[in-house]
Amino acid sequence: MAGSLQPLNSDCVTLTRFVLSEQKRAPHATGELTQLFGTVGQKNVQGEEVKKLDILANELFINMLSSSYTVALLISEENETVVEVETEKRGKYIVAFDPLDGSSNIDCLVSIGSIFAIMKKEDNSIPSLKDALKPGNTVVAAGYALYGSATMMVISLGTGVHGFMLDPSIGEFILTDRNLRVPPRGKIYSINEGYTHIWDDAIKEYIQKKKDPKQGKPYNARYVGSMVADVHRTFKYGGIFIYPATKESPNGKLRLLYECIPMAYLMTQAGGLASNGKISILDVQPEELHQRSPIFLGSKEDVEEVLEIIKKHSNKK
Ligand code: AHM
Ligand code: MG
Repeated sequence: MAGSLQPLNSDCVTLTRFVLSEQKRAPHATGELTQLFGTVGQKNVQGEEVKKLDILANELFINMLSSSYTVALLISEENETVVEVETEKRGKYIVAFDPLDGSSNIDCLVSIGSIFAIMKKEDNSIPSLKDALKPGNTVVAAGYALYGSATMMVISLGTGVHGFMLDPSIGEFILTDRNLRVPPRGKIYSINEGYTHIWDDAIKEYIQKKKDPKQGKPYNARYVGSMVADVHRTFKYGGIFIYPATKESPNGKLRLLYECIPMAYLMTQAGGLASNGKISILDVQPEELHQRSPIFLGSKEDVEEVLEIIKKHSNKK
């Protein structure tokens, strides 16, 4: 009611409160991961200069994370090599991130996002490239921020996927989507169809099938061209997101460590699937920092269906 005082809702779960309560559930937690999540939402202390948004986002991530006393090593899409954190500020986590994904959408104001995965460094040795090349099945937490019609953080610390909407009036992320589950089957396919001429026959057959009224109700096509937005829609409505290998890019476009693995971790935590066409994205052993991977991600039954078609075609070869 306008003008009347609303009682303060003390049950409101903010991101910080949520991570603190998750820490209680982990028997050997030291609080370092909680502290790492605490760096989210802080303000830039030296961002006075006008810069390209993705460069600025990268500087912010590196600045915040390396002064959080929780990380040993950073992997960023914007940095050719790993970023080592100075000894006195070093913690035990490794963070791989794409600071601002969907760069082609920045200038036309379409949704963009940030993606990250957190791994633990096993020993106290000096951090090196070897520590960065960890498969997805070693991830301890992952998430993304979507800058769309609202700002949302979606995270998992290994106990399901949870969404937090930014309330700008109080500057807090509020838990709005507890335990997000991706529907077992959707009605949407999401792929850049401009590349049809360079797809494998299996992808051509699958997409044709999704459009053919004789094979069931045709799916809707949706493709933002920002992975975070396309994946977020897939979480909410179900369906499939595909960035396949093509004749021109035999490993696809998207990067394994900071695009495919975090999204695969989240999708798996939400009951969906993420594959590179052969095996789970989470089982791929990375060999290079900026390695690319094809990705098929989304509702379990939709991903299984495309994998069946891929298998059929590879048996023919
Ligand atoms: P970027 O890291 O240069 O922004 O590229 C990644 C983006 C993803 O967000 C999106 O899924 C994909 O590129 C779209 O690529 P394309 O334009 O080839 O369909
Ligand atoms: Mg990217």
